[in-house]
Amino acid sequence: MTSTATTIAPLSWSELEALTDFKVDPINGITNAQTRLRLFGQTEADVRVTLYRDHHAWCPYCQKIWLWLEEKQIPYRIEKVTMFCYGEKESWYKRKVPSGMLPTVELNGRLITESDDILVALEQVFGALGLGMKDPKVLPLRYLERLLFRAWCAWLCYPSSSTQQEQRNRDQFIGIVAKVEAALSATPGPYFLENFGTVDVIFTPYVERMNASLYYYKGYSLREANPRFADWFAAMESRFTYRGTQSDFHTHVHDLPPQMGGCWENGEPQMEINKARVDRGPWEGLPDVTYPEPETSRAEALARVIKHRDNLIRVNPADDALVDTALRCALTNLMTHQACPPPPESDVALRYLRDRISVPRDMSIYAAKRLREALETTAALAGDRQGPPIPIKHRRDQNPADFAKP
Ligand SMILES: N[C@@H](CCC(=O)N[C@@H](CS)C(=O)NCC(=O)O)C(=O)O
Repeated sequence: MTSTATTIAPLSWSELEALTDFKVDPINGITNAQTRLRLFGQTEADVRVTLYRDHHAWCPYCQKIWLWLEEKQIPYRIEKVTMFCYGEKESWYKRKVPSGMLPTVELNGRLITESDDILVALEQVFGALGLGMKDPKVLPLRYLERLLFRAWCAWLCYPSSSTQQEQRNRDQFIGIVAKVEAALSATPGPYFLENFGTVDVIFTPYVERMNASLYYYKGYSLREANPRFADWFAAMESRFTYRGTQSDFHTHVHDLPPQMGGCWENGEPQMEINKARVDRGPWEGLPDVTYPEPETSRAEALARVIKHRDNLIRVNPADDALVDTALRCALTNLMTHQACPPPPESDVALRYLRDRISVPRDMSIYAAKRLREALETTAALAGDRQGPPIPIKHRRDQNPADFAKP
């Protein structure tokens, strides 16, 4: 018997629009990166906090404050600012905060920078999340988080002069991970202390970035190699607050190099396997997420692309008409599961977009995996050329100014 693979012609934009009714309530619904206002059922008159954060929803120190506010359900406004490596910092922000650093919080009219100072100030007004920042049980764990951070930087962000040096850096990091595993084992539940709280929020941003970067640049799977960490990640993923802030491996590994001043591959076989998988798929099953995929992931990806399609087509280096058709082919595949052959020569354009989906800025983690998969499956029908390399010294290919709504 011969198998007859069915192919389909690309749907029109209006046919695609009819295939999604994905909507979230950005103001009162679940945690999301797109909103400029969060009310949690209260009114705008109740807002006493403004969070200045990055457009990319990527800055780890911003994620810390973001998660805390979401967990405490404090009404707040969000003002988005460009990070240096993505483009020009807004002059209104430089007048407010001359260093340009993020995050900043305006609390009852007072500007506060430095994420730890922000948390202390927020606690004074709204009460602690679990135990407070200066609690004797919290302080040693905050210190441990910084130790882990430093050991991670030492391993990831400096070239090793020899294999022995690489091994020493790895051992040093794994030694600190053992201390973190011991701390997690010391409580009956999955969190750092008896109940979820500030300490979990403080560990979250960099542990997420460690999990991604060590998998990709060192072939080391933090989440899979450490059972207590695995439980902690799973517990974090049970929270809709965390899910809304959660990024994926692809976004992290390509956002980190300009921020950290470089990330160094160790060239080991497992590293090469992991790297190929993060860059080219399959993205399903990567240890960047384990909660079950929501039924809405494809509809979400489609709705997000439809909303921004004009900008996506305009910023793509390929010809606009070619990108328009190729993108509709990928979206047709996303929704119908059928192969939809794109125009000749459109493989580069589709992979350009595949490589520039940013999570959670653009969409949630599962939506992004589905979209990357549809873009890759469709690109493969046109050819095997990759898109232009993702820059490592800056990410001006992601300049938010290029995506501002006309
Ligand atoms: N110690 C600061 C560090 C903040 C920080 O390093 N922020 C980075 C972003 S992750 C920043 O604003 N860099 C300037 C930029 O990239 O524009 C804190 O805890 O808030």
